[in-house]
Amino acid sequence: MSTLFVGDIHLNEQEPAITAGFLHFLRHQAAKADALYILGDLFEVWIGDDDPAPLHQMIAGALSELNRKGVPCYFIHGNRDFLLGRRFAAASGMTLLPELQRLTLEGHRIVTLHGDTLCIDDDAYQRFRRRVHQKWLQRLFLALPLTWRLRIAGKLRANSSRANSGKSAEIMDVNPGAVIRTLVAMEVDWMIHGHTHRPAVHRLVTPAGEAHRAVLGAWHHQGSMVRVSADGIELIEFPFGSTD
Ligand code: LP5
Repeated sequence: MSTLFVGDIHLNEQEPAITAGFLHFLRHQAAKADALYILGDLFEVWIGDDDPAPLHQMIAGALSELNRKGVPCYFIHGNRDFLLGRRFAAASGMTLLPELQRLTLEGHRIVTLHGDTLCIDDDAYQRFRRRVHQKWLQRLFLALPLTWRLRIAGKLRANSSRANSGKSAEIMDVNPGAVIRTLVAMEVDWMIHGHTHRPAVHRLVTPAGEAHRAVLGAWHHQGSMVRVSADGIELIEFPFGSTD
């Protein structure tokens, strides 16, 4: 038996192959697991639980089917879907978790997070994040008509793509000091996160000893997951439609 971690799936209406790949993953690989953790950016963009997009209903249905099969699903918000709320979580049977979640699985002490909070060298992003995480601003945004929210989200996405093209790869990666501080503060020896789209398993040395950081890949053309089982902790990339 195993626990699976995925993130950065970026589901959207324009890329049906990703949706089909994710639905297949839920019905086959995830259905055989003990639990599924989604570490943010399940959706390309989320502008409120009242968005009637058929894609959202389809995904809520598939996640609640997984739940009915006895596989609990947990969700940590990403930088694209931080507005995903209790209504969608209830419709899909997911449990919303805080930004940092500590777990013990198969004897490993693990911290899971989306990963954007580790990118502290990206000042512009961290300032943006602080702004859009203000509850009053979120309430104001969510009270706007859907068409306005869609337009604002489109502008924010375009702004982000423009800003990213002028940033160095180092700035957009995690800060090594922030990684070590988080591992030590959470008293764990493994970290699993996404966000940077740089799938790898890194070995680290912290003041408390050896540790590892597993980074999930984005679901552009294939799936990516971390599997924790009696065999250990593995980062696995797989073609859409795989059953293993
Ligand atoms: O997402 P990605 O991978 O392209 O880049 C991220 C960072 N960008 C973002 C922005 C998101 O893509 C946009 C999400 C829209 C969500 C839905 C709307 C919700 C609105 C809620 C209002 C309360 O996360 C990018 C990082 C990169 O990861 C790597 O870590 O660099 O950061 C940026 O691009 C931020 C820019 O550098 C700064 C933008 C300043 C914009 C100022 C406008 C603020 C006004 C907000 C009020 C609505």
